[in-house]
Amino acid sequence: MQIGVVSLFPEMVSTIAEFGVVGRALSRELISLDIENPRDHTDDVHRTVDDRPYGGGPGMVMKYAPLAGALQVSRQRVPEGSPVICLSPQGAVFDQAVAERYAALPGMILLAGRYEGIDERLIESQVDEEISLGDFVLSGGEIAAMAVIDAVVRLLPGVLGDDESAKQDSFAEGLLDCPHYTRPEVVGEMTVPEILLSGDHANIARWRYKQALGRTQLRRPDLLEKLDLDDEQRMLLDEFLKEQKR
Ligand code: 9D3
Repeated sequence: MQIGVVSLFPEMVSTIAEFGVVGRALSRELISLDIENPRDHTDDVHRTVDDRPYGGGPGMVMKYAPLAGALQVSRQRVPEGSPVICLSPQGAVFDQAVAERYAALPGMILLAGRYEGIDERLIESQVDEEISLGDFVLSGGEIAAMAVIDAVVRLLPGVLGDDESAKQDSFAEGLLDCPHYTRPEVVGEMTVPEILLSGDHANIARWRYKQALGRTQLRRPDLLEKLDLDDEQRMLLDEFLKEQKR
């Protein structure tokens, strides 16, 4: 996948190239990442990328021309037809289904804004989609773009090892994960659930699935409502809720 990013803070975005899954995908040439700075597409001495809003009011607005110039260069670095995706508080909320849709593309351009916003004419004429991380205020689109890149790249074929890939099953199923434990067996007063020490793998799998269902009900009932639980799942959830002490 070829990824383009348009940002006033290219060095912020490029840090994801240094670490972890995205870093490995880059060094193995499974993805390309090209970042274009709108400031390099200005023609005045001050390299102006923003201006005061028509109609007045606080803050500044990103100007059309520097963004259009950066996008023009970015388009040359991604396959023809790659969508321009603007990270914006006005966007549809990003989730795993959107990540999967992007992961099926040969390329995409992520546009990260700063200041109060972007001249609407740039969005109207050049942006295919607007995406938000959710209902909280960031200072700009860069961290959102980095989150999208991370979520998408780890879905690409060959990026994760077999072990890591198998783990994707749980969220893909729409459930929260079960609790995890590792050595030592005792921490102060706290022990490990006995079943995990039993070696009974069928029973362990059943316990984990029950925990996943139960925690999803308690912490994210909105996620469970989207699922159509079968009799077995409802039985496990009932068991969990009966055993529930806290
Ligand atoms: C406090 C400023 N707000 C005035 C009503 C508007 C505003 C403008 C620009 C709020 C945030 C931003 C910058 N945010 C993003 O670019 C952004 C974002 C976010 O703030 N929250 C969740 N997802 C995203 S994606 C891009």
